[in-house]
Amino acid sequence: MSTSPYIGDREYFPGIGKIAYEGPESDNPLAFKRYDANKRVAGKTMAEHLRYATCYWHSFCGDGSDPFGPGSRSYLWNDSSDPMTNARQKMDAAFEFFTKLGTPYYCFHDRDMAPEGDSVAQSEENLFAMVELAKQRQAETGMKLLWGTANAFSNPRYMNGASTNPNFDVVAHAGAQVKAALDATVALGGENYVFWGGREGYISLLNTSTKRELEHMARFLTMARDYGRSIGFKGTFLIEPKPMEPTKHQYDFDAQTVIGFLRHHGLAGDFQLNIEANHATLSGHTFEHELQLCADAGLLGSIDANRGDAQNGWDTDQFPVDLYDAARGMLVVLEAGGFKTGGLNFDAKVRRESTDNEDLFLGHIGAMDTFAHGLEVANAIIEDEALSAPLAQRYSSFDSGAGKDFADGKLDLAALRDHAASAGEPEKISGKQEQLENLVNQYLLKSF
Ligand code: XLS
Ligand code: NI
Ligand code: NI
Repeated sequence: MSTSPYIGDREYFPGIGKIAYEGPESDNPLAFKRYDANKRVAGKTMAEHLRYATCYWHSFCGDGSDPFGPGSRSYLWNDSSDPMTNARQKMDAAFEFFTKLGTPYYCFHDRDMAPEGDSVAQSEENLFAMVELAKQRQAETGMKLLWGTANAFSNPRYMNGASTNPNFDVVAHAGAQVKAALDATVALGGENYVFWGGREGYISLLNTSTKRELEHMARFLTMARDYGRSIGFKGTFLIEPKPMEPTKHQYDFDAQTVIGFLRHHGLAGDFQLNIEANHATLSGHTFEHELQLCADAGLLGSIDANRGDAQNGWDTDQFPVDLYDAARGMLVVLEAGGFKTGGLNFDAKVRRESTDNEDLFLGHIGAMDTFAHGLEVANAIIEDEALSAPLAQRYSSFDSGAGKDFADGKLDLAALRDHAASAGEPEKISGKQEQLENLVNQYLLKSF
């Protein structure tokens, strides 16, 4: 493994070394205060629990442009007039960043890594050339691929959808892209493959057959699953729900919608869910609600860790800094047995106004500290049975007697009536929400 502070022949983040754990008293902005990769929590290291990933797109492709103006950052790795040279430089910058920061995983879209060519064949050639370099960089640095995916939403050909496009020729192009992205993911040892259906939805019902589009989406995902398995992909396929943006309505609206869809089409199991915090809030739910419903269904795969803005309703993809949300999220993850193939991918971007080279580090450092604290809080709550004991107590009337018979399907409606008649008016039992909220805060304030 390389000991050089950077990869290739150029340093893209000069002046920044390997980010170290310095503890809660440190005043160094470029150090971890909570995330101590090798610290053991409940039998595993923090690194093993959290499985952090850096994303390629926001981190190395996003230049801060928004609908009102061009990018506010220019990158050293984009200084060539040859797109493939820039792609190689970008990859070296990315691996320099990953290794300095210390996220063991990364994630990418096909088009983040390699420029699209003039034909399907040329695009494939570009991607596979970059995959060769990524393979080499992974071997040199020990970095691993959490997931790959295809960007089937940016190119204007996908304006009416990818697998749900009303024009079959476009669906075929999406298929070509997913096939190549699956090949790339397998070649790089990716542990998951993600589908985020950016434009898989509709803008107007006047021109849309939702029935046909949903059938096509299921057909397409089945083909992708079968192809992936045929080339030896052993990992998890993940659907990332989002209710809207860019389309008015997206078919993968939220966790419950996706779980129903996967079960209906026989895809549950091969497919699990990748829950993004900001998408959860866009759908009118909380982060932990989405995680909990996946956990209940046995389909909690992975997380895109970020946050929205409380005052507006779009996907701001900010770095997660909310300790409460992180603790609640990690509680669900730990209770579900922890990540298997999934992890915490920072699908987050620095603000347009954040123009220093170090800002990308600072965003990730804060996010990694946030979830490290969340992990410890959640673990302490679980170890003390602080929430699980009152929860079990709350449902204990179903653990024996007629309540158990009901839960086991042994009672009919007439029997329920007879039970009510003989038991009389039920006693009032407090939900104790305030007490439980105070208790969670007590754990949040603990030092570990
Ligand atoms: C966009 C999505 C996207 C996916 C990958 O809102 O979060 O970044 O994670 O296509
Ligand atoms: Ni995402
Ligand atoms: Ni998002």
